[in-house]
Amino acid sequence: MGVLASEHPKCMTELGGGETILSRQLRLLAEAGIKDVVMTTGYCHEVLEGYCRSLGLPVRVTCVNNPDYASTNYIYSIYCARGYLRDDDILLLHGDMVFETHVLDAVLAGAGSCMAVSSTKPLPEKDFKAVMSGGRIRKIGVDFFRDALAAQPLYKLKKADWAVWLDAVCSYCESGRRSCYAEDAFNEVSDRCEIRGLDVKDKLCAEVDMPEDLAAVSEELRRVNSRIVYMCFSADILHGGHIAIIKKAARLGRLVIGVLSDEAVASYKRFPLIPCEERKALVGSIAGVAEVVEQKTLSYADMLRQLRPAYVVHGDNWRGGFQKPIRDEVISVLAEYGGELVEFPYSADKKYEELDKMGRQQLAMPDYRRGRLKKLLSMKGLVTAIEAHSGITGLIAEKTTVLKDGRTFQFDAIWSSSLCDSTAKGKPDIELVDMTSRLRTVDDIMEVTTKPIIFDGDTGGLTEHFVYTVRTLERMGVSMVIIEDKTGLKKNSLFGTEVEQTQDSVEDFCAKIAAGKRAQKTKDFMICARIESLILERGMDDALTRARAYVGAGADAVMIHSRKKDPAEIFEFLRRFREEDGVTPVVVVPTTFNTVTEEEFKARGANVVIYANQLTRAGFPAMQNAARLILENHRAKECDDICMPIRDIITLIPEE
Ligand code: SPV
Ligand code: MG
Repeated sequence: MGVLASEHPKCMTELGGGETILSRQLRLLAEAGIKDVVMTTGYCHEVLEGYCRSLGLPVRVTCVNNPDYASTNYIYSIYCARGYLRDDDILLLHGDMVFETHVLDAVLAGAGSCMAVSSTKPLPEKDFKAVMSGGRIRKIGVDFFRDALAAQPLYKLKKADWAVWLDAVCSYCESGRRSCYAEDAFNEVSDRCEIRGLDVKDKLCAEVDMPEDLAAVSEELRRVNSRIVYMCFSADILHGGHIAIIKKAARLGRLVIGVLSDEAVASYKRFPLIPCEERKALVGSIAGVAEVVEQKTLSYADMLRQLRPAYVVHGDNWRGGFQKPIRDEVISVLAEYGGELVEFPYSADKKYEELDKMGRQQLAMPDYRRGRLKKLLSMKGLVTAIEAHSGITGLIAEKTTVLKDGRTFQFDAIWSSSLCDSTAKGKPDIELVDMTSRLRTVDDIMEVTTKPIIFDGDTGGLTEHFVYTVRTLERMGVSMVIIEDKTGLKKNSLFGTEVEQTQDSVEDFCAKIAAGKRAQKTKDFMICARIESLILERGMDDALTRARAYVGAGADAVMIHSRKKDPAEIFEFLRRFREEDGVTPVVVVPTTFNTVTEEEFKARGANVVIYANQLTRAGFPAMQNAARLILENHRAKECDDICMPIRDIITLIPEE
């Protein structure tokens, strides 16, 4: 090494960034959780000992001096240190080695003994090569060229394998063979000492022998330290598991963390407890995090193509379950440019599960739940709601999740339908099921769900009664009440003009809306005015006039209803309403005009799509069928196939 090591041991050669080969080695070892280091010394051993102490790293370094360093090789240094080396698995490396973290992690991660080899680097003329067969190392030395790979003296050795090698080292040294390589002793016992080759390919793992090695290694280190490492998570609840993975990821390069947007979190988990901007700030303050970005989808694809990180880091918990397709996509995008996925064991954290449960309970509380519909509207532009009329249908609305094209889909909200609530009670949808009973259903749903609730308030009843309904719903944590502009005996809108139905006057209905708005106590609660003009065939102009008037009276949203299969009149309303009002949310209930997709509704200016009765309509025929099958067969066996297994019911229903 010439001048590089003329005044200090070679391992104290500077690498740049204020580190020497040795200080970097010790730092990486400490970060990898290694507590004890035995260092054999020779030249300037006191300097070295003092230097190690001065580093103040959390590793205990025991220095063992080889007094005959000038006339022996490190086989004898190992011999001198043998008393410290028998108790455990060991990591064995030369003091002039520079390697990247990822190499060290891989060496440490394997179950058995291993040595770093490279299948891609050319065979060095003068350095170590390993002769391999069946993945196992048979010989190590500088003179082996056949069936050999470039090899570096970085080993992890299981205690049993190391005992065999160390015994061979001892018998070499005791018989006077002290100036050869320790590997010569290994070569004699390699059939009893199982060391496998760990292919580090082109990763940085090199000895620094010559000044030109140093220049190359320093350059490579700069590249390694500046390459991007990417991790993404919701960061809604941070726990020790996250910090441990962040720490490991930061060792691989420049750590960029993607924090999932509010919408992405809500799509797969639950509504985030903390808004994205705050979660980003929180993550940005963690040591080791170089940059924080917002990832807007569960899919990593766009972010990876933009950042082109060398590594994506994740816990290994996403190999199955709903995250598996996301992982598969990450692997295929990384393959586009040669990036790599690094997975660390994920430890399910009991504390985290507890916190998550508490978070969910929090979300179910009235003040948290009520405001969430408005938040979702501003976040997503279009929200979906599905009908529920009981605790169990509420759970289906809450928990049903579909993963498609790397995205997760859930309903945003729950619709408490007068039609379905009445039907569940075997009653007609004519405001016969009284408010006490309707609120009881809402309470049943609320008890087992966290999603925002939109309440079908029918006509709202008398204005004097409606104001009480508003306050009660608001207090319970309902997000929106929809009242329709009908009066007298209300019939279900889907009857249209087949039954007698009376539309309220614009003035009276506006007065009802205004009274409701005055009665409400929070700014979160929404009153939506439902326009029945198209149902009652009063024409588009009437619908638009009423929409305008209702918004003027304080309505937070309007609902336009139709019972036509053809969505044309709904589309026309949306177009004309949006020409004059770009902000008031519009609700649609596509029971009859059911071919229109949510994307199309959104594009045409709708904001809430309510699937108003599908669970009821799907459930009751199945029940009728089961009843019929039992009656026909005088036993239950034949209907078993159409029944949900009891086990599945149990998993659907949470136990406290
Ligand atoms: C309900 O679900 O009760 C509704 C929507 O009000 S509809 O049945 O289409 O009128
Ligand atoms: Mg209704």
